[in-house]
Amino acid sequence: MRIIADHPRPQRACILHLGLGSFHRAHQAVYTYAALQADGGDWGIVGVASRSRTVVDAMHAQGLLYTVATISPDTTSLSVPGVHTDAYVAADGPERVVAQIADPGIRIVTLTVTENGYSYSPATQRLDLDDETVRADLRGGAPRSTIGQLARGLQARAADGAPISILSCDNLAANGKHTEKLVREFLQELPGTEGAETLAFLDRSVTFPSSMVDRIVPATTPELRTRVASLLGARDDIPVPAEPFTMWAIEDSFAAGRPAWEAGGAVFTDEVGRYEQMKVRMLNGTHSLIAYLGALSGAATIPAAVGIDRIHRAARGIMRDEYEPSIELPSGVDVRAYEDELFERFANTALGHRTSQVGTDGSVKLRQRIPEPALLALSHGEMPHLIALTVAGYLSCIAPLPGFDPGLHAAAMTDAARERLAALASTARDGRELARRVMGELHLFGTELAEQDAFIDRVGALTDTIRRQGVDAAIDDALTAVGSPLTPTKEMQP
Ligand code: CS2
Repeated sequence: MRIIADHPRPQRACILHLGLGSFHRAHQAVYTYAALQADGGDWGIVGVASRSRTVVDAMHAQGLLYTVATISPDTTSLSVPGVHTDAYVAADGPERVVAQIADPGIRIVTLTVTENGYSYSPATQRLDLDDETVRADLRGGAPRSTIGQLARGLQARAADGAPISILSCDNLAANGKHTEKLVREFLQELPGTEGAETLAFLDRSVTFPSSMVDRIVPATTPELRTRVASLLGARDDIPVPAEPFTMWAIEDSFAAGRPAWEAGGAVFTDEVGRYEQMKVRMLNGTHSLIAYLGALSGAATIPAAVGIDRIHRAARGIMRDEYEPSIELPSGVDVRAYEDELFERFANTALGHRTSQVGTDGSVKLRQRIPEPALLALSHGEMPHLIALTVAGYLSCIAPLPGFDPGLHAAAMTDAARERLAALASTARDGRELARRVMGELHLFGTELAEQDAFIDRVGALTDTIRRQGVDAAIDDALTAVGSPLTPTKEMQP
């Protein structure tokens, strides 16, 4: 049996999507599908994976269809959002990406390339000119970085001049502005006046709306494939598991029209920045704390980790006392209800969201989540102990000091900075020195936090506590410092 779409598919694609991972397939594709059902139009999607063939090959073998399995603790429901009209791998045809961005038939380019995909240097706070791929893209030839592809595509489009919008759907603060800044920096780096015409085209006809995306999407497992096959009555090699909750807040500034994404529940608002800040700190920042402390406590999944009493209290504490005060809430949001809903979402045991997945790529994710709230607290003379604990947990997982074994869940976390950090850890005398070198010299969390000696020392001390006395002792230390009563945990009870 073959997979069958729930409704007929669009004939043409006006959207080019870069980053054909699970998140896109369970999020923007689902909203676009709802928009097409409600409003019609040519808003099919051409999906581009950056390097891996897995999803692209499976999509072609399955008539460009796949299943989204919406998993709550008591039910699993399936849908087949048939919106893709084609799929390919950018690494196999970077010139095709450029040609499609130049094609006036494409009206929106959406991006889920992860925090890693923007070629941004936290040390210089601009386009990373030390990155070999960026340098090669600037020299010419088929571009391989996302920013290079966007810039070269827009350069080719400028001749025709058809308006277009570039919509980032990654967990970055002000993701639209950030993307625009990097594309402009790329164009400004081109020799002589080569980029000038394209920069003028950007001024006239290209918008970069910001958007806040939210849906927990774990990695697909063999068990899910088996389950989907029996529920669907057809084999699907690439089903996507997702939680029932989903949200998309978008700035309504599209240069060449857009799908009626509100039909799928998207919110068009001028307050995207506030939504983004709330989500990236309260959800993602707390997620990171749960992931690192959970992995160090032997928890394979987020629900298992947040079910550990002291981690639960640390998570509540960081969310309420260290993230929430740093946020300007969007109008009408009830922050207590938002917090409770987040804890319900974290506790979804049926989803199987792994600590190693959330802990992956901390070197780029954490700098979106922690520096600003940490700096704000420090500017008021307060030490953000639980944010410091998150960083100590991260360092202990990714750059363990000699003699410390963070366990298998930490070992399963991948991180572009792992090798660099491991090299520092292997020669660091203690946690303080490690923290000082990672933050103060490498500027892993930007340049401003690099100057906060008291914070760096606190991270170092907690890292030493994790190594010498274990993660429980470090959590208790931070909870005591923030004045949270140490209620007896189960193993301490008589
Ligand atoms: C998670 C996110 O992996 C992570 O870092 O915090 O992927 C999170 O699940 C999503 O942003 C939820 O929208």
